[in-house]
Amino acid sequence: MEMRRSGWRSMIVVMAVLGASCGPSTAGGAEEPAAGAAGHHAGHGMVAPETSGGGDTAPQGAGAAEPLVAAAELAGPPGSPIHGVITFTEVAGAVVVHAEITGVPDAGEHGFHVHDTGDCSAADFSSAGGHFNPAAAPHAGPHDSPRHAGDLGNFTTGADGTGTLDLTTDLLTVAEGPNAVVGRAVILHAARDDLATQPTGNSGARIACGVVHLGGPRP
Ligand SMILES: [Cu+2]
Repeated sequence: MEMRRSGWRSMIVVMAVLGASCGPSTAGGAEEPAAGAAGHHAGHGMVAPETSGGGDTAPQGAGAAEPLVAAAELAGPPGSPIHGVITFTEVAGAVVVHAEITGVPDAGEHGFHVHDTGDCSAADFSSAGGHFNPAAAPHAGPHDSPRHAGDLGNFTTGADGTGTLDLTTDLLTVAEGPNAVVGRAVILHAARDDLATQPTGNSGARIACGVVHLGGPRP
């Protein structure tokens, strides 16, 4: 044991001497971690543009390979059981709308529109303004032309108060532009949209509202 310890001591002394006398060698050793750190920085540099471009709330999928998506979480006034999720997915030249709503108190058709202003703060949701209508078109059905960009027709609920809706519209975009749906509001009405009465379709009170935000539904 004594021999080995003294042997190690000798080696340590020799290494210390070599290290002290061999400046360039130690500098070279120090360069390795520095290069590693530079590599990490390069890696962050590659990732940073994507994350900052997408923003904090945008999904990683906001990158080029994934579709551009916006969503709204629909809710009634305080105490209302109505809850819904509406997604807007941009495809080539159009937006696919998918809506799932639960807790609607009655079965049947309910006017369903994108309204101009993304503000659901008023108790009667009047803060959402009128139908989103950037082209100053007449109110009509979701497959008519001309029509409001926000004319999504009627949302049909069953006896259990739930329903789904799928439609494709070429009058909305998720991307920025005059027809952008982000920052608007989705409104569900108490009554059926007759698809004719100007400018509202005579669909009655607003019973649920949701602001459209960029990115998928929030948990
Ligand atoms: Cu409406």
